[in-house]
Amino acid sequence: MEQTLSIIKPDATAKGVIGKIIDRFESNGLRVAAIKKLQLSRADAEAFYAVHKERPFFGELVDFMVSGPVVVSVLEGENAVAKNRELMGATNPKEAEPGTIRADFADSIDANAVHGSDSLENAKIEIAFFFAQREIC
Ligand code: IDP
Ligand code: MG
Repeated sequence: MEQTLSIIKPDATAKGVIGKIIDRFESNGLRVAAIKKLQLSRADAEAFYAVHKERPFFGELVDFMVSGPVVVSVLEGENAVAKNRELMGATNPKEAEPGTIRADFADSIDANAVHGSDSLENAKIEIAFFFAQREIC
């Protein structure tokens, strides 16, 4: 059993597809162990994406992530990290496999509907960034 962190990004919460995205997880063997909707502060977004701070798109990424509320969740299941990445599809929705969340709900490489941890090690760090142990069931 693994746990991974998912974020439904501001473009997807604005479109009203939170339920449709959560359904993709639940229909594919990922259980929602924790979930909340919140507005990230600029400091939150900069800290969460600190690994990307040297990338040319960092400023745009932070602007986008604070542009509206997000839904963060802990997903649990067998191979949850890789399974979530598979359900998400490629970073650029134009390159995402048909039937993936990004192919179906994302518009562009920056407004791409979802975040998912890229390794078990980062999943642990990202889960601890958003959730106290008692919030994870
Ligand atoms: P990932 O979300 O598929 O793991 P990363 O390379 O970790 O992709 O990038 C983090 C986020 O930064 C992406 O989800 C996307 O929102 C944004 N991003 C990545 N590449 C670009 C780009 O070339 N232009 C604008 N935003 C980008
Ligand atoms: Mg990433």
